Amino acid sequence: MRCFFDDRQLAHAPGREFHNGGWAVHAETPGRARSIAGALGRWEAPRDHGAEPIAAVHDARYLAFLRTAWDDWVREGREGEAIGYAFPVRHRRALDLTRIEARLGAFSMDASTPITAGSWDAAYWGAQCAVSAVDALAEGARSSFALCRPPGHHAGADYLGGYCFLNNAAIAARRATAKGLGPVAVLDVDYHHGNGTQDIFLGDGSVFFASIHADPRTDYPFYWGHGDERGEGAGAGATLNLPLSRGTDWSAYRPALAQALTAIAEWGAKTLVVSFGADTYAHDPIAGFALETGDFAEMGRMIGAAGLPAAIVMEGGYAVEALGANVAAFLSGFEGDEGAT
Ligand code: SP5
Ligand code: ZN
Repeated sequence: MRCFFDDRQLAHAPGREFHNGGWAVHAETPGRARSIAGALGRWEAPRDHGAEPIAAVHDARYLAFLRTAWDDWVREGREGEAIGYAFPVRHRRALDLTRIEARLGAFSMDASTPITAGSWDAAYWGAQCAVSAVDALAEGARSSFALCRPPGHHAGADYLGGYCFLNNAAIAARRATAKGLGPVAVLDVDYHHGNGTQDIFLGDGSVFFASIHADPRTDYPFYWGHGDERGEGAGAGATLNLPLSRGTDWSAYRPALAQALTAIAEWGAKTLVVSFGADTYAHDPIAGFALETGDFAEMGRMIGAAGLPAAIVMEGGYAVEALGANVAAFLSGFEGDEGAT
């Protein structure tokens, strides 16, 4: 399988995040990418496709903010990592605010996604991996893997959150559509609901979005991913949410995956983008499902058996020591046990 990764993705390295009433060690570490790269053994550097495939998903004002947010934070005399603390909730007026905290809040959906010196570069090169993975399909590969880090599925067209800045899966889906590989479906199997991807395609109808995730009544991101969210307008029926309860193991996960794959086939998808998070792992430090390493191979096998060309995009997974093995199990299952690399 063709795999894509760039060392510049390691440059984003926040120390801490805010959740559950206090500071915690930032779970989304450069070590995650090292664990996965170590298990892959070899990979290609992505080509630089420039800003265009990113701008096909994200608003120009958000991208302008993100590019300079760290420099602006430093220039305005702030210390530590850049995090917003005031949010324009249900506020619809367009305001042209310049103070860095005002802009951070306006373009954020949580306070656990700090920006540091290398954040833009890391997110940019991660997104280029997603684009390169789709281009590999256009060149005839049956599957490809983008080792995206930081992850992407919580980022919307104009907001960051959930450790995510650029929505790599959405960028991949739009790229695949532009390359004539559509109709495209995104299958999101990260533990958390992919709210950013859902928001981007909710009213679109050109991309099907299916997600299996922890019930948002108990788990982040709370406000998206409920079973009655099915798409709007032109996108009505093109969103499928399958929330599962905490403690879900493979025997309960498998039927949901079968249901998602059936819906994707019935919708007529020709290409798949998989938002793959390994935070469904039983021993993940921030999540609550109960999949084991061997279950990821089964998951890969089931998705591979759908027979669609697939760009697999890395999302979450925080049990760093096991992460490489879990990703390798998924990829080798997808390929039919011919080997992940
Ligand atoms: C891409 C991705 O997986 N993002 C996840 C973001 C989750 N952020 C909120 C984490 C709240 C964690 N609660 C941890 C309880 C640990 N006992
Ligand atoms: Zn996750």
